Order: sequence, then structure tokens, then C-alpha cells
Amino acid sequence: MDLNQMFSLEGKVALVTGGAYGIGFAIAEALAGAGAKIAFNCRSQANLDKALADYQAKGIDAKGYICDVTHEDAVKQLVARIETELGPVEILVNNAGIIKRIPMLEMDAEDFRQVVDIDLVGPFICAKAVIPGMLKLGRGKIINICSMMSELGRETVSAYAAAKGGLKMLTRNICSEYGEANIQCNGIGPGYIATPQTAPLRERQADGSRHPFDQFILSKTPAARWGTPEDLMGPAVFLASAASDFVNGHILYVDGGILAYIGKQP
Ligand code: NAP
Ligand code: GCO
Repeated sequence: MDLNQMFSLEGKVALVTGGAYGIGFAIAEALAGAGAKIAFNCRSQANLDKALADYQAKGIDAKGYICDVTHEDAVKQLVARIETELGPVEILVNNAGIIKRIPMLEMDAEDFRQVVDIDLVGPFICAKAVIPGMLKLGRGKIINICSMMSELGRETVSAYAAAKGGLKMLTRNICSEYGEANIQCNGIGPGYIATPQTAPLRERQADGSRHPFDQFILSKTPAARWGTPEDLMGPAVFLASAASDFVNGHILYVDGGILAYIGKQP
């Protein structure tokens, strides 16, 4: 197979959850650039309208839908609609996610459940909805967007770390259960990426200096910068394409080296 063909996604249908902005939008843009037909979902009409205009501005003919990934019936209907309008989903990117930064002792179980529901149960529901179609097709790619918190903990993110650690294991389990059916399920573990989700950690101080957490991330990252959504484009195309057909159950960390580094000595 020639290299271009190996990385080509020509004509394949990709569903990117939460693809309205941030990491999901960049990944969808990359998949479209490699030839995929894009479907994405988000929860509000305002975000959907803005996203459709943003895709159009990039010359991408994406189909957008309102759908909450935690509602199993709605996700089933979404996948059925995409099948009718675009064709069977061959690539699923489980990207939709939220974080709540609350010290554990101050966190209500309800908040904890909501994070786990969106960040872990959501990917289960979406994978469950697309796998039957992939089985019929005889192939499929599922990419779960994990996190540094799939490996590391830190103060205030107990629910998020529990969910993203769980998502790493869901990834390995889907690989174990459906690898034989030629479905590859891998994860991308982004490092600290500049998106709306991390904006509060990068806010400038009143005197114009960097947020202490921003400085902490720069010192903890060998690349000495925050990642950008664009940093995830190549890895996403790789894991969605035939180039990764024998890569399964793997988490590809795209973190500027954070997980390799003990941190700057004082
Ligand atoms: P973001 O800017 O907050 O975007 C999150 C997206 O998910 C939005 O499009 C949002 O749209 C959608 N979403 C949230 N809950 C949803 C639900 N229940 N159903 C459907 N869509 C939902 O976040 P991001 O930084 O791009 O992060 C994307 C993914 O990467 C998340 O899973 C996040 O945990 C993970 N991640 C982020 C970083 C980082 O540093 N930024 C690092 C590692 C991993 P609506 O609000 O319109 O629904
Ligand atoms: C936090 C951050 C993270 C990142 C990301 C790291 O508060 O520590 O929001 O958890 O968003 O997931 O990979």
C-alpha cells in the first residue's frame, strides 16, 4: 500500500462527539483533511450554529446534530440518522467531556456522577451505538480522548481522574472484546492543551503576569509550552487510518513529554 493511501480516510464517515469547538473541532478538521465525511454533536443550538459556520469557513461540509452523549436513546437515534444521511460510522472519536475542579471533600456525589456520566458512560454509550455497524462493515476505529489524568492525579480533579482512568481501561476492554472483529480502539492522551476547558488555568493575573498554574505547566512540560488542538491532528489521523491497523488498546500520549519528566529541580 502506498503511504498516501495508508493514511487516507477518503469517503469514511467519522463521528466526533463534542466536535463543536476545542480539541474535537481540530480533530474533525484533520479527519476531513484526510478525506473523511464529518458528523459531530454538541448540546446547544447556539454552539451548533456557530460550529457549522466555523466548519463552513474551513471549507468542510460537516453535519452537526444536537445530542447529549449521556442519553442512550438519543445517541442510538443519532447514529441511525448519520447512517441514513452519510453512511455507516467507521470512525468514532469519543471527545465530548467536562471537568469540575472541586476539592474532593467539598464535592457532592451528584457532581462526581455527572463527570463520570459524560466522560466515561458517554463513550461507552457511543461505542455501543456504533459497534454493530462496524461489525457489519467488518472494520472500525474508535478513538477515546483520555488525559494526563488517565495516569496522574492532582488536587481537585478526583471525578475527572476516575473517569479518564476508567476510559483508558474501557479502551483496552473494547480492544479485547472486538479486536478479533477488526475493530481498533485506541486512546489519545492529550497533555495540557489550550482550549476553553483549560482557560481558567491560563487566565492572566491582575498585574498581567501568568497564572501560577500556567507557570507550573510550563515548568512541568519538557516542550516548555501548552499544547494546541492542532498538536492532536496527526495522531488522530494515524489512529483513524489503516496506518494503525495493528495498533490496538494503546493510549498515545501527546503531552510534550509531561509523563516522561519528574519536573524541574528547585
Ligand atoms: P472543551 O473546549 O470544553 O470542549 C468540550 C466539548 O464537549 C464541547 O464541544 C461540548 O459542547 C462537548 N460536550 C460536553 N458535554 C457534552 C455532552 N454531555 N454531550 C455532548 N457533547 C458534550 O474541551 P476540550 O478541552 O476541547 O476537551 C475535549 C476532550 O479532551 C474532553 O474529553 C477533555 O476531557 C479532553 N482533554 C482535554 C485536555 C485539555 O487540556 N484541554 C487535555 C486532555 C484531555 P457543548 O457544551 O455544546 O455540549
Ligand atoms: C486540570 C486540567 C486537565 C486537563 C487535561 C490534562 O484541571 O488538571 O483541566 O485535567 O484538561 O485533561 O491532560
